[in-house]
Amino acid sequence: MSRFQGLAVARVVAAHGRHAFVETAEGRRVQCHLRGRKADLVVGDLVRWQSAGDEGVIEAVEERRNLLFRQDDWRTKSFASNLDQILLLVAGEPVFSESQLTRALVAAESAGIPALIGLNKIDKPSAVQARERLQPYRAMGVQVLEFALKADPATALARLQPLLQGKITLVLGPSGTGKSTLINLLVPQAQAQVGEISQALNSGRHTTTSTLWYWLDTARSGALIDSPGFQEFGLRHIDPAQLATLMPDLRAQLGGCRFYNCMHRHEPGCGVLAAVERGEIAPQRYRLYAQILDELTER
Ligand SMILES: Nc1nc2c(ncn2[C@@H]2O[C@H](COP(=O)(O)OP(=O)(O)OP(=O)(O)O)[C@@H](O)[C@H]2O)c(=O)[nH]1
Ligand SMILES: [Mg+2]
Ligand SMILES: [Zn+2]
Repeated sequence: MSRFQGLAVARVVAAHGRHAFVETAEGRRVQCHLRGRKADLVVGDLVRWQSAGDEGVIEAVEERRNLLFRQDDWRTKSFASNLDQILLLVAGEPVFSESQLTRALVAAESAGIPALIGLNKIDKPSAVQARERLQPYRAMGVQVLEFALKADPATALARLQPLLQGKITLVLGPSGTGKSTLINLLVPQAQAQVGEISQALNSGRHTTTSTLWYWLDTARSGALIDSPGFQEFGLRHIDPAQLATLMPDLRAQLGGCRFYNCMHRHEPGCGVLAAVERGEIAPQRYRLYAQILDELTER
């Protein structure tokens, strides 16, 4: 038992390094800083805090149920913690990178967080190709939702609401795909919820620059977390030998390898390579596997 157990619990709704806005149990939002030389705060964190004048001091971070992060060569970037699911938003325009999509899915799988894919902007002709590129993901069991948040908001709402209510969902995806549009559609009081925080952290920019928490309902049972679009998605934290187990289409073939420590590259009797030959694993998915594996094993 930590000596901070007596302090009130609050939730981090916006974070910048060791500074954060927390929301108290009564729904009040307070600017805080983290005491001592502890690790960074992440949106979704539950913290023990106490007030100090107009501000607050965070004394401890509660153990996280899960944490989504990426690990580039030199730095770790945490997205959010204590999530029920991740909604990966993509669109035909800007063309999404399948490498980024695959990496985000691997990171989610590794963190034990369910993920679904949302294809936005289906009013655009470019949606046809995007839909085709998502076929292997549907085939491996990822739920893919389609909608046009701006062109047909009513249908988008009807498709999304049942999957989002009562859950804490991180909305993740490249810049310009519609993450903020989605938040504004599902959270009517969006600007009111984050007004001051958004001003302080985003300084009025159109592009989201910091991760922010939004309640979906007044009962505060479900929430959406808006995040800035990302370019790189490093997976340095993944054990190369585990990579295939984090990709469901490859994982389904692992029983077919002759060697128990097969890395599915050039080994004889490899079940994964045989499945690629038979067309049961999409060639681009296998290429991404090989690419990420090379990255993880090079030194
Ligand atoms: N054609 C079309 N455009 C859309 C749709 N939904 C959103 N957009 C447009 O896409 C652009 C980007 O939307 P945002 O919601 O700002 O994207 P974002 O993902 O928050 O981007 P970042 O904050 O930069 O990461 C805006 O100009 C939207 O109006 C849609 O259904 N169809
Ligand atoms: Mg945005
Ligand atoms: Zn193999």
